[in-house]
Amino acid sequence: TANNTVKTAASSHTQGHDPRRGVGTAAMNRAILDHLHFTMARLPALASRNDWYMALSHAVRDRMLDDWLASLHHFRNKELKVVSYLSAEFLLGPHLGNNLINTGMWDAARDAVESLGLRLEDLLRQEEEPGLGNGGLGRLAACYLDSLATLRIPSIGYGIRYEFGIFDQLIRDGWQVETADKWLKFGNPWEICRSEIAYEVKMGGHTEYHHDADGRLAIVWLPVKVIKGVAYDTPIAGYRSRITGLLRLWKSEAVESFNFQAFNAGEYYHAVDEKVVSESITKVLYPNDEPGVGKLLRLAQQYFFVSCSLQDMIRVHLLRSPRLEEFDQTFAVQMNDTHPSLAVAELMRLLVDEHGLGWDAAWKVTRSTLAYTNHTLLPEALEKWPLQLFANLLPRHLEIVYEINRRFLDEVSRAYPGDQARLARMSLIEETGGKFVRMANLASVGSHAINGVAHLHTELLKETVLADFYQMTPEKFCNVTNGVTPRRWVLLSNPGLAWLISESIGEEWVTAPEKLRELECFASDPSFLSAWRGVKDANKRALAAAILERTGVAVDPESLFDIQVKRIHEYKRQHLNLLHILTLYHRIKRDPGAQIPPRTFIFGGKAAPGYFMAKLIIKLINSVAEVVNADPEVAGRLKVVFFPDFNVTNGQLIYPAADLSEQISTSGKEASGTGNMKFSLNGALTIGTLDGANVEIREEVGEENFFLFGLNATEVQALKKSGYHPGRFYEEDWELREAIDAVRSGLFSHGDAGLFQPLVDHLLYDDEYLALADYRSYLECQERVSTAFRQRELWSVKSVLNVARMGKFSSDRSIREYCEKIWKVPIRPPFPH
Ligand code: B1H
Repeated sequence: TANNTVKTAASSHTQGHDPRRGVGTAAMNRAILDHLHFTMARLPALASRNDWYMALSHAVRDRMLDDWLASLHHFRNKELKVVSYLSAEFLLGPHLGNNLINTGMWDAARDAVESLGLRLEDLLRQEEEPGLGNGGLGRLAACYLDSLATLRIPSIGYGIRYEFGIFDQLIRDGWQVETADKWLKFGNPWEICRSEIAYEVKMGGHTEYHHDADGRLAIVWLPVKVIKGVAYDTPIAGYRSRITGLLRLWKSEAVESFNFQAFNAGEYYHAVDEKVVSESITKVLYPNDEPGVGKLLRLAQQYFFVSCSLQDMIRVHLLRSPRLEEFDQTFAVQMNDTHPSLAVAELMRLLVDEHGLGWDAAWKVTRSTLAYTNHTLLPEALEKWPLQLFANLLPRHLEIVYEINRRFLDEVSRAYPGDQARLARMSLIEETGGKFVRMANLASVGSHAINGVAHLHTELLKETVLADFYQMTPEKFCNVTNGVTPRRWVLLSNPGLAWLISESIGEEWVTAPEKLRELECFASDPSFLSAWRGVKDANKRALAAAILERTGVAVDPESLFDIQVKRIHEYKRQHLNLLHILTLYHRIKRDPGAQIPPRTFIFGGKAAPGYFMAKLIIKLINSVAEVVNADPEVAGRLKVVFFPDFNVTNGQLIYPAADLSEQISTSGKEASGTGNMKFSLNGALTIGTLDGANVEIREEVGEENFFLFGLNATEVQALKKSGYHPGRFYEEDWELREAIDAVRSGLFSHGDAGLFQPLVDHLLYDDEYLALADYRSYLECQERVSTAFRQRELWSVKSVLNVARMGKFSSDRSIREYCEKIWKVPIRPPFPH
């Protein structure tokens, strides 16, 4: 495998003779047995696979500690600014394989495990992934941690240690069923509990104003509740960089001193109740990718982790300097969407109320420390909190928000005298209808930089949701297009491809992906192309085996693997994909001799538990699959599969096996997408709209290597403005009509014509995301795909060119841009290998 060819970096810098540090096979063998004995307390003969997984993981973690402890030391070095990435989600995926790759210990670990009569791949499969995120936003945070450590930038990811991450998805009778994700059930060998790093977080109550002895006004917040946040640390290995980043997640606990004063039984039980409430804050991740929920517990989670994180940063800063005016020289703080935007008010509170800075000095340092990344334009996803709920939980912060707002609106009226409408739009408080605190406005006002996550997204941000802010302070806005780490998404998940690439152009591409361009000249080498196809075919066979095991459906690895995996959402238009499938199905039924190259349609993704339409789409996918897969007339030509429980682990199996990547959101709706990058980097061609990062992917790989269809964002806006009537498309396109009529007839619901009625009605009478408008263009484009796939050699050339030209989408490039444009952190020279 590719992992064989990568030199063992760790061995060159660790004391090979110290048995706790050696990274050779013999030392690893010893270490695994030691951990089985001393940590797991098991005899080898009685050890379960999980015992061996734990023993190996502890052995690997031990070997990460030298670099980690050295890296932690950087936080005290005044010369180095620390990047602090605040995110409610970190969707890391399994640690073990990634750590073995990044530290260079893969070969030794594999050999040591084999010398014990086990197989590394079995132990890798044992790990329950930490699913502490919903989708793209959380996974982006994880890719960025990998790049920060690889680029040797001192960094801390701050977030929440959810006891239950994103739910596990089961499919029962075609419907999604959610089950609890018990990722901590068998212990987590990658985290270290830092009981001594803990902070108190106040909630509720009211504020009082007192004059102290010197006549100065002192503001006191008297909460009804105090909760403790305890740090759990996870090391993040950079790729052969000798730097190990820190992920610090907060777990909520009861404060022992609180409510434990009285000792009678009633008080005791009351105190235990308190403990339950306190611990509930970090119990569970909210599983709604996008729409805001307005729940008190969610606001409490956000405040809890922001407060712990800022208190921790202030503690670290005070180790360097007593001057909090210089806080922005110690930390650059990135807010991953508005979920941590309470940081604006909390940093002000900590500086002013707890550390005695004046308002102006505090405001200056707050703004120059914080920056805000926006990840969505969907109006329903913009966070706003009902004022009363906000006031009840955070009375002091509401006062601070009002004061920020008062000063800010003064500035606005000076800049735009008499423009009342603008004042109302820019206010941190929404007052039309109910009253709300607008978190995007708070984040924008409190930051020195605001960025979108793809070129198109940033442009639309400036024209739409943040237009007023852009007009007032255009210098704050910039774009940083998302990226993904080639370590996890190629080296680890697609070792065959990684090996072939490294054989051809060397290994530098892993940290210098612009080197992938050198593959272009291999695109005309027939033996290289056949090796390239061999890798893809092997990946497809592996996926086919997993599909058979998990769904019982046998798929043909020779067929075109057409894959759409991502959260289920109407704007992502899984139903448009279905309309194509239904049309092909009808064409074959009508004309059994139709020239349609065999395709396997693979879907995967979770629906938010309360999102009815998304769950109905899953049911429809499975219902179509049931009918199509059982129809002898289409046998060998069409297969439809819903791969259950799409997560990082399954993604690592799926992306490398794709021929075609479906990126078919309504133009202007997908902020960036990052799955699109993972597919293309693994040699899939894309069928997509001009949306999010698709635009830039197409620019890079060349329009002849990208299947483009559909309305662009401007045309979408224009069509909506002129009045969109989906019914007309239905009337005027008989194949579309045939597809929709089949759904409404009950053909896919055992005659129950009502089952999919809500979906059909939605399409015919509303179709907010213009699926019907883009249907014909999508179908024509899919015909170009089919034609291209028949010329297998040419398809492979396009596949190679996709990979060769995807260098821009490494998260290393994104992180370098954040350093330059936003964090003002110098880019350090790469570690000499
Ligand atoms: C993205 C979210 C998101 N945008 C709210 N917004 C959430 C919003 O739990 N919540 O409340 C969770 C997630 N996620 C995604 O971010 C975009 O849709 C993608 O297009 C983008 O690639 C990704 C990373 O920037």
